[in-house]
Amino acid sequence: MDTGNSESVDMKTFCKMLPKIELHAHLNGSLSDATILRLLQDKRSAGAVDLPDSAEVVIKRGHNRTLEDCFTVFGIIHCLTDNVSAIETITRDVIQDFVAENVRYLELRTTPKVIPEKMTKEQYIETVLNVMVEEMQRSDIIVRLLLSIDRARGVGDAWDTLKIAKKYKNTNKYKDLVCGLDVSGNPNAGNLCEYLPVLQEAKESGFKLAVHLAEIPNDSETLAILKSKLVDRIGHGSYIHPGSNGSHEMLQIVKQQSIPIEICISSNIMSGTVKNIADHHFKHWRNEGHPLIICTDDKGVFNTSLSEEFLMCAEAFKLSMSDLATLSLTAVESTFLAKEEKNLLHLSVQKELQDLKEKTGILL
Ligand code: 6MZ
Repeated sequence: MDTGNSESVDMKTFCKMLPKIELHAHLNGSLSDATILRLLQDKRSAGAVDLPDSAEVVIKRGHNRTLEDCFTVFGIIHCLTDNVSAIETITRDVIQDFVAENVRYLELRTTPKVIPEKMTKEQYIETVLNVMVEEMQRSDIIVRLLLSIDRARGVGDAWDTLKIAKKYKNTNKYKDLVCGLDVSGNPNAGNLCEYLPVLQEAKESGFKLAVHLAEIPNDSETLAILKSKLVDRIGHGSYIHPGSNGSHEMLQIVKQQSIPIEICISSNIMSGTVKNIADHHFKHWRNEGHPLIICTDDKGVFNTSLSEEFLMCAEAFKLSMSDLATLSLTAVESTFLAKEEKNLLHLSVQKELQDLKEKTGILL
C-alpha cells in the first residue's frame, strides 16, 4: 500500500481540504469566539449588566480544566444562549464553521431547554431545525440532529426529550432531520442504567442511539449499557479497551456488536480524562481494526476544529493522507442516515476524494 504522502500539499492543508464527516458535536460546546462575542453584544444591547468583557473571560477557550470545570463552562454558555434569537445565531454560526472546514455531513446534538417566559423546548428545537434547513439550502452540507438526554437532569426530563424527538420525527416539514438521541451530561451525575427504559422505547420508535460511555472509568454502568444492545455509537469510550484500563469482556461485547466509537482527542486531554495523546485509546482500537470516527465534541470549549483533530491524529499515530481519507470515507457507514442516503453520501465523498487526488497529485 502506498504511503499516500505528497510533497505538493502538507498534512495541515490536506486535513483542511479533506471532505469530512462530523458525528459528535454538541451545539452549545461548539461556539467560536466570534459567536460568543456576538451573543455578549446582543445581551448588552438588550440591557444586561455585569457581563464579562471578552469571550476569553467568559469561557477561557482551550484551557486545560477538570471535567467538572467543563460543566461549569457549559452553564456559563447556557446563560448566553437563553433565547430564540441566540439559538438561531449559534446554530447558523456553528453550521457555517463546519462548512468552512469542508465538513460535508454534520450530526449536531443538543439538549432541549426551556427558559421560562422566553422559550419553550419546542421553540428551541424548532429554531435549530429551521436554521438547519436554511443552511442546507445555502451550503454544500447535510445536517442532522440528535436530541440530547442529559444524565444529570433525571429520567423524567429524558422521557420529555423522547416525546419531543417523536413529535418532530413525525412532522412532514422536519421529517428525518431528527435521526437519533444522544445521552450525555456530566458522567459523575446519575446512573445511565435508570435511563434504559427510555432508550428501549426510543429504539422501538426508530431512533438511533449515540451514548457517552466510559468517558470516566465506570465498568458496571458500561457493561450494563453494552449488554442492553441498544447502543449504535459510543461517545468517547475511553475506559473500555483493556489497553486503557477497560476489560476483555467489554472489548468483546463492543467488537461483537461492532459499535463505532466517536473519538474526541482534544476534549479527552483538555478535560483530563485521558492523560496524553500517546495514551489515547484511539491506538488500541485502531489495532483492532475497529470503526472509529474522529470528532470535535466541543470545538469552542476545547479550541479546536475537525481539521486539527485529524492533524493531531495523523501526527500522533503516524497516519498517512491515505489513512485519513479512508477514515473520512468509512465514517459515512457510522452515520445515522437511512441506507439510501448513506449510499449517496458515500458516492459524493468518494468522488470528492477522487477530485482531490487529481487536483493535488496525492496518492489516496
Ligand atoms: C458529556 C458533554 C460533554 O446540549 O447545551 N456535553 N457531556 N461529556 C462531555 N465531554 C466534555 N461535552 C458536552 O451542549 C452542551 C451540553 O453537551 C453535553 C453537556 O450536557 C453540556 O451541557 P448543548 O447544546
